[in-house]
Amino acid sequence: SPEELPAEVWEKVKNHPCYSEDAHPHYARMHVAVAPACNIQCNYCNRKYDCSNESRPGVVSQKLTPEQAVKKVMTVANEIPQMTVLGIAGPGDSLANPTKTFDTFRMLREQAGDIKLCLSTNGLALPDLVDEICRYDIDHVTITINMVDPAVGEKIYSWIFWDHRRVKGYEAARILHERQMQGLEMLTARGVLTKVNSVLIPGVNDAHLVEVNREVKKRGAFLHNIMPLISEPKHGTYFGLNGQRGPTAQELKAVQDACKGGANVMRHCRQCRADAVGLLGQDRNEEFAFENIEQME
Ligand code: CLF
Ligand code: SF4
Repeated sequence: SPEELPAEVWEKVKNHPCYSEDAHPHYARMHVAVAPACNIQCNYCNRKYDCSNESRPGVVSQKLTPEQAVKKVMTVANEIPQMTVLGIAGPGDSLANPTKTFDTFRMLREQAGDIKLCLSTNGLALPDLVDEICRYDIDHVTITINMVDPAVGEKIYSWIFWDHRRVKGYEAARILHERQMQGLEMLTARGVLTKVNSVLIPGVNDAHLVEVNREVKKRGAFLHNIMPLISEPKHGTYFGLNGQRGPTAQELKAVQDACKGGANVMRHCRQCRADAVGLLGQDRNEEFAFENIEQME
């Protein structure tokens, strides 16, 4: 509520459906899937589908060029007046596709000045791109942080692409962890509201997420969204080859409850598609598929 937050923070969250639970029945977000590539490999991700860090697994989103994406945003903004936020959340990693991502944001800043811009990333490329993020007034960034200990991380990530080469194992997790912490600190210092997503993987990071919560709170994270792993091979998601299961609703709630007193926990996430349109949980992506957008003109 406005009493609990500094005025400039309230301005940023009051009509963002993910950052404010009160806003989510009234304001809509849309995603444009302009970012196909990824620079890491999470063990729960099948690259044929959307990034599972901020997406509903098993979904293949409609990829667009930046120009198509801008056209779509302008059309949807006319049709859905409550649409306040445009996010880039895949289908790969937004910051592993900096040209496509920032071309889209730049054109939107020019053509739709009042829309809030949002992005989601695994954080590997983040420290190098904080200046770009601030240049286009991107007020909301999500970093997916599944661990703060590379010994946990090496069970979650099989490789990262870093400094022109593929890095594996503990070293990969250590670099990713350092980049994530550095990126979060830089965003906090620049006043960008940062949300952390964590994928809860039973037996791998369930007991560790309280520590993640503590570390990200220390570095200024505004919200912590703990999401269940959805790991069904038929959905394109799996954990290694050993059939890792996702958490039960009770297991998810237990971890969220254990974080009480730390960074605020988000509980209304709907694990959106990378081309989602509309209120959270009321997806209108079919209606606004690009073919239909062209006919609406
Ligand atoms: Fe999209 Fe994510 Fe921005 Fe929201 S979604 S980039 S912060 S505008 Fe929201 Fe969807 Fe959950 Fe993400 S409900 S998956 S938290
Ligand atoms: Fe897949 Fe997203 Fe992980 Fe990349 S960051 S491997 S797209 S889940």
